[in-house]
Amino acid sequence: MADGRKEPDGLINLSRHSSSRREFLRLSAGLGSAGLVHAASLTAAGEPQRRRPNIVLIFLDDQGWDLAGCYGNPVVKTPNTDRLAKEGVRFTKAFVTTPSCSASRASLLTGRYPHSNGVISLIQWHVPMLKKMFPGWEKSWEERTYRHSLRHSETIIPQQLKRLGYKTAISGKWHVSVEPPTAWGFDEVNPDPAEFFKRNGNNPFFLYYCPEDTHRPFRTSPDIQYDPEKIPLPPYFNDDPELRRDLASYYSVVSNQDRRIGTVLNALDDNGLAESTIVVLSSDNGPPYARAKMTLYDWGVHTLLIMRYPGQLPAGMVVDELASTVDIFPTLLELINVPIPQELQGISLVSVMKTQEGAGRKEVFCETNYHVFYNPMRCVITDRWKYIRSFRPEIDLHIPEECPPKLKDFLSKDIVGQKNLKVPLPVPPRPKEELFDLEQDPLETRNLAEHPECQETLATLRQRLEQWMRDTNDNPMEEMKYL
Ligand SMILES: [Ca+2]
Repeated sequence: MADGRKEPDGLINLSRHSSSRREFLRLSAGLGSAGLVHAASLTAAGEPQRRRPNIVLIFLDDQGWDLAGCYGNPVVKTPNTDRLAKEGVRFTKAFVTTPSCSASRASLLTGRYPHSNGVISLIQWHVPMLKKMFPGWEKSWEERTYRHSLRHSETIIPQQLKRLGYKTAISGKWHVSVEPPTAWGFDEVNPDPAEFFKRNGNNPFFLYYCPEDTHRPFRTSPDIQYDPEKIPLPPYFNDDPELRRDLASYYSVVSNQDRRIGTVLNALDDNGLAESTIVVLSSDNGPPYARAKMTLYDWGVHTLLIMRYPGQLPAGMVVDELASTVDIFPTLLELINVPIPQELQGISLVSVMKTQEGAGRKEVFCETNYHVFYNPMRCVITDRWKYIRSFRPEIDLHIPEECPPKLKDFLSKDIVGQKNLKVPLPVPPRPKEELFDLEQDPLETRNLAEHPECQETLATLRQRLEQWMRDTNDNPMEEMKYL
């Protein structure tokens, strides 16, 4: 944006506008330094006792980045998400590290990429059931679940916070280890958020709140319904009544989930804790539709990201800089004034939120490994370009031939809309490299990897991706020996 963007609700985009930036810096000068407010008592030396802020980390499941009013959706009602954006910082170009549940969640919690923390597959609690459901696939489920469960060499957010005296709780989806959350730094599992806040109001607390409404099967709310005839279709789909009905159900659960977010925000308000609590909202991967979840295309990896910390982060700010969910852990640490361990692979976004020019990312990296089968892909996204590398172009993106019939059936229900795609997904053998100009072609319909005028860009991005892979000891072919 060349100009400060005034949003409909009076929100102002300050990220790239010098006069607005000055205005923000003037505002922030009175805010104090991060994590140092909330004086509760005096130390022996007479200094104010510095109490760390609480943290509520809300991580949604399969929710599309643009399915909220504050992200420009004209139909889906998300008043609580919109409120959070109005009171905090909203990122327009945030990405998950991988478009698959367990791996994305583990990446968030460790602040490290999936291939570095080891969680590159779905971690199933219900392996015996899956073995029964999908005969012929037993070995794969069991081996992968145990081989890719969170490694004990990793440290996750609640463990780090617990050491700092936080009370910690998880509510909802875990899905990153065969061990329970209590083995990983959580004091409590599934407390009522309001009750948890009330009990811990005098002590810093961390709530990891993970509703699952937007994961299939959808449990729609009877009082939030959308007319299938009137909803807008995502631009990559051809019109189809069945798809419309399914999307209307999906939008209903998005709104229902937003109500849960409202319950958490209201519980903070009711306990007088909103001012002393950092709230972060994001989603683990894109919607359960074709060309979305499980792919590196936009609706797979693009995610919503909002951070609110009253008095410390500006209200109503919109940031167009690149960001990744791997950045959330280091950002939280900076906000609570704790040094960022070297092992963390993201960057703190605090400088970006305080509009320091040049502090943003030059690129974001994403990957796929297993969802149900091994499909290693890597990509680098810049402000303008996306470069994707496929390491097994011989297999299908969503439902490979080698799947047992029952599993194929299951996957086709999880990934809806394939037959309605305006631009079909590449079929095997897929291109080894894809290059998209996101400015000219935001729907990623035209692969420019072989375009003569794009060879320099292609070579540069290929080099940047390979450098990142070297820097993070990434060797996707190593996993092939387990197939
Ligand atoms: Ca998910």
